Amino acid sequence: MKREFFSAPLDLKCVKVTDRFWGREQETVRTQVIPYQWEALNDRVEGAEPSYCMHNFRAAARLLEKKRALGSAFRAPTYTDRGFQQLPDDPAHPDPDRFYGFVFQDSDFSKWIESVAYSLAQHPDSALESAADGAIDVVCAAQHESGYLDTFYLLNGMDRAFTNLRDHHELYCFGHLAEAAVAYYQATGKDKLLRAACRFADCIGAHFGPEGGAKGYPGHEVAEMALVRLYEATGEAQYLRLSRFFLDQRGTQPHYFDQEARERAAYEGKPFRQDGDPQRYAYHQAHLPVREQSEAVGHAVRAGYLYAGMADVAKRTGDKALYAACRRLWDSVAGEKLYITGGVGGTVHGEAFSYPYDLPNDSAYSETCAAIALVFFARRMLEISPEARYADVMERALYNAVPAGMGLDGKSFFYVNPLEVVPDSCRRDQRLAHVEPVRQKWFGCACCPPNIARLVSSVASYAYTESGDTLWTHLYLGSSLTKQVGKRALRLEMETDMPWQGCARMSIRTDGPVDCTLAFRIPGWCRRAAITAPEGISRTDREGYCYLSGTWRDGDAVALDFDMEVRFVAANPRVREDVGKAAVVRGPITYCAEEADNGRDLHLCRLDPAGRGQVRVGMEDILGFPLAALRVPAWREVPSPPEDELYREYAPPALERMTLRLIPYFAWANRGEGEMRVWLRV
Ligand code: FUB
Ligand code: ZN
Repeated sequence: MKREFFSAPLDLKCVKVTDRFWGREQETVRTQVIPYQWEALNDRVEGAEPSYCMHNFRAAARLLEKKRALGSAFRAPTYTDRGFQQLPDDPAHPDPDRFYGFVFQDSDFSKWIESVAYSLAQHPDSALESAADGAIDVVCAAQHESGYLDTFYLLNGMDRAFTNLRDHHELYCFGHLAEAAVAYYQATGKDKLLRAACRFADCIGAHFGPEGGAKGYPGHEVAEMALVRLYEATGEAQYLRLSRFFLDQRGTQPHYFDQEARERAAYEGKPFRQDGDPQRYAYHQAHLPVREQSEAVGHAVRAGYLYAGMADVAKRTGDKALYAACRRLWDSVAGEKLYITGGVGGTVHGEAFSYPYDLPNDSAYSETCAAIALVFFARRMLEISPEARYADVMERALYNAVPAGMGLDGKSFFYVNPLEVVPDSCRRDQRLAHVEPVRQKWFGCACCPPNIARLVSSVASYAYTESGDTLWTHLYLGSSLTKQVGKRALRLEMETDMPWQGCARMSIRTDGPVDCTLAFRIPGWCRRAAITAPEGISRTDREGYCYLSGTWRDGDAVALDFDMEVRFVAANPRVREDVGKAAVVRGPITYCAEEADNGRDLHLCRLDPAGRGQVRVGMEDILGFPLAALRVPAWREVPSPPEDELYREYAPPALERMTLRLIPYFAWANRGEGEMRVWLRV
């Protein structure tokens, strides 16, 4: 790792997104998703599963209020295990003082407030800010005097807090709270939530790690990343130490999760039974110490968050072994376990990575959050070493698997993102029981919708990173930004129509000449790139970036032209599901065929490779969302008459000419229920 290449994302307040694609997505998040999710967190969305998220915070605040009022007469609840998801006996009359929902329900608030923070940084809105302040007041009122802030144990009984790190998500809820608190502080300058997050971090630190002494690590990662962020925001080195401690502990023997399970059994007076499943450690990425891991395994969201946290700590500490593990794990994901949509997690069993090249299309899990986690990991790898291959994957996830998780209306969501859907099979086939052919209004386990909202509203922090006098452009995003170089401020304007057109232009405004380097990613999907810089600027190419260095003057501009032809892409033949098929891509966009355009039985359609040069590209719209659709020459097998027997002598099928209309994968399932397919027969 060469420190001279280390970089950091820009402060979101220094970047104004003017992009047509992302601007529209951000506007949807601001005007639809954020208000809608607030209603959902307060159980006011008709026909949607209740969240109970804010209900729990209010209940915990009331309990603490009662404790203060009663003093020593107060009887705290003592913990009884009521399960991972707790629901009211009568859904019409939930008990106002009980905890409901999943153990990690608090995190939905945190992700919501985090997206509010990013949105406010782009688009100040006093009404939204005061609603957010009010929500923060509710949450902070639920904080225990020790700093502890997780409503699951606050309401069920604090006597057993931190006794089930494997399953009970306290450190996960802390992580999301801390991420949100830093974001809100940076966007608004208000530190109430940040102080609460620090108190919770201190409470955790007083228990675990170099300061607290107890061993352990999160059952669901995210605290690793969050502690680094808290460290950067506050300068408090103990947060970085605690993050590193969690990484160092993971996968060491004896396994902490077994130790705590043994202790729980002893406490409950039950015999301890070792779980016989050898995959149980891998699910939590605890099968090996992190520096020895090479293959991405286990729950895909957990894994992505872990790898991002490892990269964060490697960057701050210069830990070479940790960084080497990050690189190996990256290669495992990107080289063997990545869908062409940027989704990850091939199997529903454990919502996990499957074995290398096992990338089924119809039963794909590809959780929206897992694609988001991959974006986090990619950006952190770019911060350590700007290599275009990281940004290529990041861009693929950002334009495909991530936006597919949200309907174009901003009010319906996918948790699972398959690459092939036949709605009738989803209903009849047990193997596909996890696949929904239409987006849902909300989920009881609602990790994905607020995760999309926070990523979309902070997308600018994935487009650029900077270090000293260098600015890297990783994604082409219409935006204006300011970069400080010494005493001078460079004002840069990026104009582009990505992902629909391959050209971009960066223009420079400055009060005087500025010596610096502007580095531009040459996308992996582009076969011919033309980059034009002002005279006197030197060019070097390295790891897929074009570095333009020299003295920049007011009015200078860089023009970038990336060839964006339509391509038919084949998968490595080890991906059994995709043999004999191709996916159609253009620039960063992966396309799919839908029943709404092409009728049923998409498995009978075949791309015509000879017609590749005749594909027509045209801007169209779906629900008012402009997008480039494709008209692709193809064949359709003439279906056999219904009276045909099940088997017959082989004969080449009769084919008829057709034109397939393909739309971007992210836009599928916005026109009612129907078949969809990314990989098409050739
Ligand atoms: O466990 C918290 C979140 O819920 C996970 O990240 C998702 O996969 C879902 O299981
Ligand atoms: Zn999710």
